[in-house]
Amino acid sequence: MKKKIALLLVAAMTVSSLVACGNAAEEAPATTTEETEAPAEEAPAEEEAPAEEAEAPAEEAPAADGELVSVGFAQVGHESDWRAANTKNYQDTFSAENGYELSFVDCDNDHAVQIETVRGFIEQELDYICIAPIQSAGWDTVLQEAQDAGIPVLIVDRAVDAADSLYTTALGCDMVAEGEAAGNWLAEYLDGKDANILVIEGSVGASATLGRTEGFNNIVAQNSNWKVLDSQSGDFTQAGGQEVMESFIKSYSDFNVVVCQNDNEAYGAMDAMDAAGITYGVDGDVTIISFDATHDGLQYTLDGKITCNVECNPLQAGFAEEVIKKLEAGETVDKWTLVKDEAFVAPGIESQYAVTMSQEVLDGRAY
Ligand code: GYE
Repeated sequence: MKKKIALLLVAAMTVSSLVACGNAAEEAPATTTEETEAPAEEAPAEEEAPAEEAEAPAEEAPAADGELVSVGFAQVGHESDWRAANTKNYQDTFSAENGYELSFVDCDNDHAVQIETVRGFIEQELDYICIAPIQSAGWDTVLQEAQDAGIPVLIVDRAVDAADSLYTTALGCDMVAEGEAAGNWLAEYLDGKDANILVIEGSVGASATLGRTEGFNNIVAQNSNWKVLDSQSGDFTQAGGQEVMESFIKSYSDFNVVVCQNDNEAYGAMDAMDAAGITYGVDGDVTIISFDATHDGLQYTLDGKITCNVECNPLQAGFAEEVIKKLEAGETVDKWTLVKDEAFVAPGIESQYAVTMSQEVLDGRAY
């Protein structure tokens, strides 16, 4: 809230610096802001739904004086169904109706663009900055700049490897735990059988990739009859998954497990295996493990094609909003908020690590 004091010339700067970021999915709306004192003491401190706020009309949540709270979101890109759901969730949550002015930038999986996007948000003196880091390295300088400017930064979805004193809070799923869940399930499922494993990793340097790889490898290390034949990045895309799988098929003939670090990669890998006449799923030769558990991914799990799908819940904007409301109210916030997830397995499989898929589970899926 302290930063609002300086929100004078935002309109012009907002537009120009967002254009500099390239593929901004939306132009920043011309901000009509006014200087104002910290609203802390006027804003009710509750963490509940913003609709309950006293002064502002119900739908104009956290700014007690009716002013919109400006939030910049430097999003990874649009590489996957997971990402699309995550973006929509932020746009729905940080709407003008809810009391926010969201400057959303799709950084198209380009780290340099993402850094410049954050710099643009700092220049615009936005109230809050959310970053879903494309890669975990390389954040110290710009985070320091945000801190020097007094703008709270929320690291969302993925993690950074910068010191946590450089940002206000972080939230997201535990990627190492997701990788371990996949490995533990596989050990239970194979029940002592050998595994020759191919891994289609996510984007290079992303914490989602690093964590899932580390977690899965922790379990590989406990199983002496498992072998990871190869591990390559499919960049979290369907095309990437297909391409990597096609090249794996040329090089290896003795694999019985394919681990795809997200659903879109799994769709591409299935296409490649279909084209090569390789059978997969509960009735096939190859067991596919995927991550994300989006609606379509879980449909494949229900159909027995993806045998195990480890969830990562993309509906995380509510957690970010809760943090922002607390900060608006002058409260302290936790350094880390864990977004919980679970794993799902194909019908007919019982697991201590996963929920057995059913039509009911799929019907209840919001993303
Ligand atoms: O698994 C993938 C997306 O960071 C958890 O990024 C996220 C990952 C997700 O593109 O589909």
